[in-house]
Amino acid sequence: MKSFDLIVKNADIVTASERYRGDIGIHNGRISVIAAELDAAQAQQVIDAEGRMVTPGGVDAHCHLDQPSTDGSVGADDFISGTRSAACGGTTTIIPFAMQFKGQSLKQAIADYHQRAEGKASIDYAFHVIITDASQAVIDEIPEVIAQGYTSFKIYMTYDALKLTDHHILNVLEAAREAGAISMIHAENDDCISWLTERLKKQGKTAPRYHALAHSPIGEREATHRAISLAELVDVPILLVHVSSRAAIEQIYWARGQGINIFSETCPQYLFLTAEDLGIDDSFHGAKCICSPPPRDTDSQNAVWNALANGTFTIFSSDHCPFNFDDPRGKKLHGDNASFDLVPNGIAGLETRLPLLMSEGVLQNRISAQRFVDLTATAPAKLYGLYPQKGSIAVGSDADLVIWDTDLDKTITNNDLHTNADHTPYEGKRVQAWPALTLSRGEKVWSEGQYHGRAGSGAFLPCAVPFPVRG
Ligand code: DUC
Ligand code: ZN
Ligand code: ZN
Repeated sequence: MKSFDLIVKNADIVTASERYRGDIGIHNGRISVIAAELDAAQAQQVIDAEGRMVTPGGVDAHCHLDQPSTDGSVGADDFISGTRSAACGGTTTIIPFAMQFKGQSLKQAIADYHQRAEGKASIDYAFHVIITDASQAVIDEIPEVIAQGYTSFKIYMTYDALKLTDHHILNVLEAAREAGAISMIHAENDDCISWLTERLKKQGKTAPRYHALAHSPIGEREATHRAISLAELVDVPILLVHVSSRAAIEQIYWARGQGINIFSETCPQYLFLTAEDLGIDDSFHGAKCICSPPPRDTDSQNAVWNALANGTFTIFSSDHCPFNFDDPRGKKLHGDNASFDLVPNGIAGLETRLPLLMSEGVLQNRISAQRFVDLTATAPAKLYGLYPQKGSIAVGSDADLVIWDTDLDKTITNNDLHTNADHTPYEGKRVQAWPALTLSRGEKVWSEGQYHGRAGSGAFLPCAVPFPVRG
């Protein structure tokens, strides 16, 4: 009887805190031994990493798969295509959103979302819960929902169908505080957006590029400050999702200076796209890059890079939410001349998140390999109560691993990706890195340019609470 199902030999092992050479022994889907040298004869199978970087599989803590909508739009990816795409880009855990419709209980929203994932995911998954209706009955449900393993709640300050008032946000934050849960806040000032949209439309400025003007960084800054203030009032940590602009980052610096415990997330689109990707003329093609908040300018890109490098951002997620471009249920929901405010928001990113950050962050020496691991795997696993099962290379952790090829000259093209989306915002972009192999609980899900995952092999992960219970 052999001790290991698999040994990954000669690995350049990278964790959030260390980098060292070793062999990784895997048994029953978990890492059972890490040593300078393991006996290959003790393994059913050996993979020689040949000194290449081996990182924990990515934890993408912000993606939207098969999420129901209120406007009839249908996202491009479900749990089959979304998890396939994630695995091929080195991500082995995802945390998408179970969205509550107004009037619905949280339990109903969660049950519906389980059905959407059931039998389809090829990598492991947990759920955040979007609260759109914070009635007292819903607030009363929160402790039970948390006890069942849903320990993070998303709150919107904008979007008519989703937004909460500040009063309701305070109620959710208070319930989260008492139970030790985390609230994620989409911070944009809704009235600024609707006021600017009205004015732009009166001037006939309806092309996709005007989305970036309607979603001004000033509105993001104000809402970021307000979200921080609400969290300070309740004395509870929050996570600001998809931070896009220098103005918003400065609010986070301010909060840190005050000793307010704020976590924050940014996404690839704020490093690799600018408002110009929404169009420099009135072409509807710019709709492909409509997402909220929108990509900004090069000054904000630089601020985002600095905040990634200096430890300000806690996590780096995709906010994967693609809509097909040539699709009457996608970007053309209201036709191919629709005003920007009627275009479904969101872009693809699950598969390209890690290769882009490895290429432009680690290989260009903007961030260390350890910081890469923290941002993309360890910190999200800790923040959402999945650590140390996920997010680390350690004895006892799930054998979710990525062996990297970092010597490539690869041009990203949607034809090579595994999403159902009909385009990628990164078409034509060159990267130097891509996973050579992805293991999910010790099983190959991506190797030699082929997907090997199996729909239904991904398991639901109940999350622990990240903070002390204070109720
Ligand atoms: N913005 C969001 O808040 N969610 C999904 C997609 C987007 O662009
Ligand atoms: Zn959001
Ligand atoms: Zn999102």
